[in-house]
Amino acid sequence: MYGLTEEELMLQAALRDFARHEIAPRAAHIDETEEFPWDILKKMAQLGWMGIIVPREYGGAGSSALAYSMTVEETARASAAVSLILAAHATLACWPIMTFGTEAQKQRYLPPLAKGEVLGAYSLTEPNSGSDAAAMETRAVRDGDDYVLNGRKAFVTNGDVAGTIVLFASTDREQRARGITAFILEKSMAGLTHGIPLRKMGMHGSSTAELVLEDVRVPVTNRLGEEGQGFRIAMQVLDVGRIGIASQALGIAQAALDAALEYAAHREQFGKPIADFQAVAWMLADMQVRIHASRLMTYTAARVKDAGQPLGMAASSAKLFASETAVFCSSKAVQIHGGYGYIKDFPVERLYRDAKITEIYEGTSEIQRLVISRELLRSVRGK
Ligand code: COS
Repeated sequence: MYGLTEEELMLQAALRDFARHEIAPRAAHIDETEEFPWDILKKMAQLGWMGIIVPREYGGAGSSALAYSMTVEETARASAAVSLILAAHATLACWPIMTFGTEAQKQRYLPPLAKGEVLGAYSLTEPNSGSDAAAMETRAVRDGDDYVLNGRKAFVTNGDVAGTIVLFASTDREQRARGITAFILEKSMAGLTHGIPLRKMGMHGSSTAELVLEDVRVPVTNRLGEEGQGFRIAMQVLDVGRIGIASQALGIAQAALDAALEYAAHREQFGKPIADFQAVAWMLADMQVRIHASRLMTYTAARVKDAGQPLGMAASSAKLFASETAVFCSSKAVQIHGGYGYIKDFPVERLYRDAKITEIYEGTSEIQRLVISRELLRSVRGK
């Protein structure tokens, strides 16, 4: 199914095997302790998956967006938190440097990111600027061969553990979106600090932190793209990032169905397995259909990316549908488990908490509908 090539099927089998043996047995513990899974990331790096989309000449695997999508999906099926660390690292940090970086920036930053020696992060959101990303208040002022950055960034995935951070700041607030510029920051830069990791509903083990910038001097050579191009870069990164979140949501939804199916087939009430009651069987069927549709949409978005075609509509549609599917499926999986679904002895309680954020980050479901409807209207109005 899904028209995967021999090579893609082999990758999928290797990912499944790794996720089942190396990640799944640790997932509940990571969730419980919120411990950052360095050891798992190290093993993933050895297998080349931290640099999956980075070109070979910079030390990566040079694989397709579809291979990346499958990597996130299979990882998320075992632990959504692990998949989130990978997704933020690969699409939000590696991809913009690969795509918009100068040769010198690529040579310097990509090899350690591709080998997983350094983790990457992306920092757009601020306390007062979430969906309205162009309203950011962090300022970058040119001073000789440097920019001086001041401000606060919020909800940065990998924010306290990343060595390389793609960060956006305003070089001209009057210009809103057209006054935003992208930079590559290093963790060690003076004046850059992070808050303590935030305590979250789910995704425990993936670290989310605030960043504080106090007179951080960033060399002009670390500007990513031209001055004023940053918002377009940020949006293009999110278009690719949304394939990752769709893939992650798909993995969570599949894990919810796997658990629900197993439970419903064995749990007996009224003298027979509860799967034999139509009320439960139809929940399983509805989950399967939505997962199938999500996978078609997600893989299609990845193929659109690989074909180099306009991505916004495909990526936002996949992210919207797959994230709502993850919430639907994890909710139904808890329902099928009854009281057992509400306690921590079964994975569905974690899946239910992890699923919710996929409807929020990298653009809420409302923002995806905005992107999709704007594109529809553009096709009618011609602008
Ligand atoms: N690719 C390339 N360029 C894009 C783009 C995309 N996907 N989306 C917008 N742009 C460009 C526009 O073409 C426009 O360019 P010009 O100034 O040259 O005309 C510019 O960016 C501004 O776009 P727009 O006017 O649509 O900006 P808005 O302020 O209306 O914001 C939304 C657009 C709402 C779509 C954007 O702010 C957004 O995606 N918000 C959500 C942010 C988000 O996902 N945050 C989570 C971060 S990760 S935790």
